[in-house]
Amino acid sequence: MKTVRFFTLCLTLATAAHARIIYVDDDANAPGDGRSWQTAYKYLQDALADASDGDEVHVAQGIYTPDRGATVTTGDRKAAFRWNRAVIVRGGYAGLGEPDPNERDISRYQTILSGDLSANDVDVNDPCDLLTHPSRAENSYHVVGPCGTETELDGFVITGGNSNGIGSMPGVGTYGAGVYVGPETVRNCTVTRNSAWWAGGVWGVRNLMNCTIMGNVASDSGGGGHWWGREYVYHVTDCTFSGNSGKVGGGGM
Ligand SMILES: [Ca+2]
Ligand SMILES: [Ca+2]
Repeated sequence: MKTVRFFTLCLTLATAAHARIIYVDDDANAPGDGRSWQTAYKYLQDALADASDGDEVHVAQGIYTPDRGATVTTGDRKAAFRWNRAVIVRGGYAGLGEPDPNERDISRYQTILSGDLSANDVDVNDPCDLLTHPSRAENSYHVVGPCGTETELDGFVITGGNSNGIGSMPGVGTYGAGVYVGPETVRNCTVTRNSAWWAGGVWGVRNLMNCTIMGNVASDSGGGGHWWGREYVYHVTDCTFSGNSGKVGGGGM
């Protein structure tokens, strides 16, 4: 019995020792190795591919699109930020060129996950116009997700998703343009200017905490978000929903 306990303890220590911080900054030289701010990964996808259970990914201010990195194809609308390991991904760091790269302020050091792959999106006054505006034709179907359990996203702006695919069931390309099925926890994020058939902003996020869901649209229902399935428990805590539109119903959620 004692032997078994000792083995368990060793395994726990080994796991804890392995956990590390992986750094990402869009101002870094590509590709980087993520071991420090000075050698940060340029692309968030490369950090997600590198991360193991217990690691944290720290992302500096800047704009990140899901179609850039070694594991994805530039311009691929189907690419999204996805991970299955128990990894927390945090934005809002000062990063390269700042006196203290580790300083964190999610308002001052805005860290944007954007589906606008060609960086050509035009601002619209009415979120409903997001559904058809030609500047969004090449945008990602989903910006983030699906992700596994024990995944967390903290301190980002998530924008520019356009789930205008064909289909009538929850699936790739039609539901959840900003966040599609996870991360399990999304906190301190602003989800804005995403458009979908259903669930413009977020679809099926288990724990949505201290987030602002603003100016998203669905051509059917759930402009801000949609939660589905009586077998699941969802928590939406301290969140603001404003200016979202559902053309059939459920503008906010
Ligand atoms: Ca940067
Ligand atoms: Ca675009």
